Amino acid sequence: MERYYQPEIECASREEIKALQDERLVRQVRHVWENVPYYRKKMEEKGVTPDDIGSSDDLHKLPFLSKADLREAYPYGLMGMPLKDCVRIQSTSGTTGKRVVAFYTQYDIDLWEDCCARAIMAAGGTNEDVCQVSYGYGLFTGGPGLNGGSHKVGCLTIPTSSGNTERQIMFIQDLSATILCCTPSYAAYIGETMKEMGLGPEDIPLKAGIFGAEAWSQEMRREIENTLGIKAYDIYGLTELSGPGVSFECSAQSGMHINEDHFIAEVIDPETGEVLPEGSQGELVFTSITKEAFPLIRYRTRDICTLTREPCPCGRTHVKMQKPQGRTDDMLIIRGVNVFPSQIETVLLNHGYPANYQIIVDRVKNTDTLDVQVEMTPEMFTDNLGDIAQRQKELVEGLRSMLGLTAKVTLVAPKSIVRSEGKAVRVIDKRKI
Ligand code: DLL
Repeated sequence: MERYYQPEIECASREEIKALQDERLVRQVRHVWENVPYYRKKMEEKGVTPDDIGSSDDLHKLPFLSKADLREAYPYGLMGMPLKDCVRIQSTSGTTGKRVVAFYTQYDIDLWEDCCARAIMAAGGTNEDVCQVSYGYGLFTGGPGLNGGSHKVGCLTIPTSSGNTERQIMFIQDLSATILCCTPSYAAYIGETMKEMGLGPEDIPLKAGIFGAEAWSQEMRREIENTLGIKAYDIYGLTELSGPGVSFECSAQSGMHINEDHFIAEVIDPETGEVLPEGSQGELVFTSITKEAFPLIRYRTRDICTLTREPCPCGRTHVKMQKPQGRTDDMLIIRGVNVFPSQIETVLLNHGYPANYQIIVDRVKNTDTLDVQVEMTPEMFTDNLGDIAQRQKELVEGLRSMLGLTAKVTLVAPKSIVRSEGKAVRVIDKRKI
């Protein structure tokens, strides 16, 4: 049975959703015009005023915001409410430049937690469930967002945060956790640690996982589902727009419903900025139509994605986004060929390797090199060099047919690649260093 947190809005008719978006966008543009001088200036430069925006059909007239704008306006320049009305910040884990700092009023937090509650109920959660939140707590939005959503659903919430993996497993067992929320790479690590402890899916009561914050392939999903004995649901979001819960997967597991009563999504050509027709792949752009403290209009996410409005068997009517295919800024260009780390991951998992790998790109004598280091499973591990050479050859072939490029593959011993408790670092591009 499909469960909804707010069925009247999650399953509203397309006409109702459009009417709501129209009304909220018009109001939001006025709010920003009056309260965010940084964006007002951008509108003036483009010759647009709130009078030009009568409905969501006029969205394309408005200027974009990008990460560069967030940096320029850092820290307070894009705030839509006075400080006295804001109650919290969250921030990205960004390693380069200034971090993104996003602000929330109590109302913003309330709506954000509603979005996370929708995701938990779409994964089958009810107030009978015990929900272990193993995303990091603190500045990162994962822990606080899912924590709030879990409370709203009425689950017994275990705020373990990330780390201390054996203790995570102990809590899952002792407190009978039924839902696990963490990054997919951490879920895989929990599964691996369970195996080492001699535990299988039958030894834990988990039934569902809500995994996001980083790219993960369908193959990785299957692997996690098998080792933990659960159904694994994807969840997407970004700090700039609130955090997790911008979109989430339902039982159909075929894309994530975007919470369209709070966010209007567009897909644009990242080169020209032109809005692309539905079903085309391009850069995702979001407008937050309900946020008070940090209202972003036409924010360019850099995530590459497609949208579909095909009816979903779950009954939800909100548009679905496919798993992001990559980011405009993590696409590697290797000897002129566009490569996404997710393509490499797909090949590895299809050949039976775990999702523990590292991609090292370098430039030697003016030529790009691609070195993929892949961990063997304990079962594969051998000192028979002939076997290893044969395995490496098969992977080189697999990568060549996926990427159209020759990579060097190095098989490494089990557990030799550092595990992540949050977002995994998969790519080291030495060309940039
Ligand atoms: O990662 C928010 C989040 C927390 C989402 C917990 C889901 C679960 P940021 O740290 O600001 O926020 O990173 C946002 O992470 O633009 C995507 O590139 C990537 N990302 C987030 N979710 C997914 C996903 C959080 N399900 C950036 N699949 C986004 C692929 C994702 N990429």
